[in-house]
Amino acid sequence: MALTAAHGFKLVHNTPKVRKLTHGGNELVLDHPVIMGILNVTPDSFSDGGRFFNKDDALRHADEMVAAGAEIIDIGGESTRPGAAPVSEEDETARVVPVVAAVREKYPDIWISCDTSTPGVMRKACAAGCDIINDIRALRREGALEAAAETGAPVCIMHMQGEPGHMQDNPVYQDLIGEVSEFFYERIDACLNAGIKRDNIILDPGFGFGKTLDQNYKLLGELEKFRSFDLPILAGMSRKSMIGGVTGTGTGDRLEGTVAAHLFSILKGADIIRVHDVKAHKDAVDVEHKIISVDTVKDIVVALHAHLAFHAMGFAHASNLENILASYHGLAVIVLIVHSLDMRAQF
Ligand code: 9MG
Repeated sequence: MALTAAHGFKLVHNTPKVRKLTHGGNELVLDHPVIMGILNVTPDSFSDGGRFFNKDDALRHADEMVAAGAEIIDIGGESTRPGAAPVSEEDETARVVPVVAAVREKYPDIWISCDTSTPGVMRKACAAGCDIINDIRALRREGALEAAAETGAPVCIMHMQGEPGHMQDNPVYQDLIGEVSEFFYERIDACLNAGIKRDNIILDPGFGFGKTLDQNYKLLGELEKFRSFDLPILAGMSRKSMIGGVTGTGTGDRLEGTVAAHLFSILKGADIIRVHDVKAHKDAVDVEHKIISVDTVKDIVVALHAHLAFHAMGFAHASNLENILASYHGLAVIVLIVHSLDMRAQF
């Protein structure tokens, strides 16, 4: 069933389909929220710059994140902080590749992503054991599409307006959701034309990349719209200014706000969350997953879907949502969750 959404594109409704990423015979099944732990090997990243710059420190941090429940380790050697100095391919390679190799050697089964826009780094990182190319520039650098396709690795294509240096100067959109969707259409096409498998494309709305505070929250509030692409969605808001802009706290004091935002993103359809604080997210995600998988909630979701189906078929009065929900009195919180679930197909 397809419903037409306010933005003029279709929401494809509820085929409970389990998405999976594949690389070199390995599968990452996205039948639960997957945590991607951030491992910055940069001297100047915005929130943990310099802390894991040397290989041993980086590996120790990977150990902690794996033990805490990260299923993907995202290794990056170029800071994406606004105003960060560009890094040469040689320096980026020297930062990233030994850490990818060390994590791969120690953890043969963990998924490794490489946060890079540089074709040469993509190739070398994948040769060293990287499984996913995470590109904030969505493979728009010259040669990036070809390099990514050659590796056979899944790709995460992120929306960004402008370039990191100036992206926050004055981001303007006429139709935020529509423009981000247009961008995804265009980049998915480019990936397919380059030979990247559709099932191996992850979409990311790029929280904080060329967006004001309100634009970030609009994207979060309408994240389920991007489910219409029927591709995995990654959300990354860890310690970002969209959190501090609400809590009034600095980068080191944004954990609670970050967890709240990521939990909500999961209800709105995110499959993967990219986080600094793995343990806190793992506990929170496990509890959320338990809440939304109890039978009562499933019943309400089924009832809600039946209601939507009746509406879509033109029987506007054949099913009364309020009556259905009223029969579950005392479950106001769950009703709120169900409203947030919208088109989520995880049940
Ligand atoms: C590298 N990096 C920093 N922020 C990010 C985000 O929100 N998404 C992805 N995919 N990568 C990011």
